[in-house]
Amino acid sequence: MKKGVSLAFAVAFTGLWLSQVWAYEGGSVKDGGTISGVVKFKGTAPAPKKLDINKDKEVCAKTAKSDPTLIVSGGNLVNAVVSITDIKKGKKMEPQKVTLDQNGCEYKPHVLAFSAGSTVEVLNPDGILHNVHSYSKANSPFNMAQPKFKKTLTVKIEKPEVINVKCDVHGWMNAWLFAAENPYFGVTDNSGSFKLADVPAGTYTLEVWHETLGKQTQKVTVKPKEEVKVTFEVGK
Ligand SMILES: [Cu+2]
Repeated sequence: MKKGVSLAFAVAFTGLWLSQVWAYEGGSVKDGGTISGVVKFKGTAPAPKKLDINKDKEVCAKTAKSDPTLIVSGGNLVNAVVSITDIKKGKKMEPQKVTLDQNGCEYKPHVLAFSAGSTVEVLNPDGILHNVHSYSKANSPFNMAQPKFKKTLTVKIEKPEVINVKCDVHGWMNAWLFAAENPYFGVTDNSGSFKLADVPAGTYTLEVWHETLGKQTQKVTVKPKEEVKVTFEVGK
């Protein structure tokens, strides 16, 4: 009997803990501000490494490919994800339908960010076999063959997590799914820039994540209807 009671408590507390770890309340934001900025690469940018395309060359080697795991453009870091980690209330978080294309045996985009609960459509226009293999922990991992006739696969990512995706057929194919726990996130573009809009006034922890360089945070204070500029400098 005692065992049953303590188990019930354990279950209740675990539930409470989980709901506190990921609790976000979406609604309307009045007089929100904007966080914008740039992620700079600290140090000397490495020359992009050419990838060795050693399989299905007639399709995969049509275009030259370089290592996507560290792309620096004009001193700025591309494909970093900037997000607010400690916001509990703000704009609505809508599940999205996002696309991960494998055209030419390369994932596009290399880093795909979306709200947790969204659906990812994986496209295979290549006319050859790909295999989509996720290395997830919070979400159920998937490992799906995608033969040439299977043009689209869909998978729902329920929980917040940063997930590495690889193709078991083509070893160089590598992508990241960033399932965010709130709607405040952005992937840096070719100029290393990002912008998060409709942020309620307040002080937050802003985090930059990069697959090779790791994480960095800073505090940022948002004022109503104002734009605050942020610069990150990330290096090895
Ligand atoms: Cu493949």
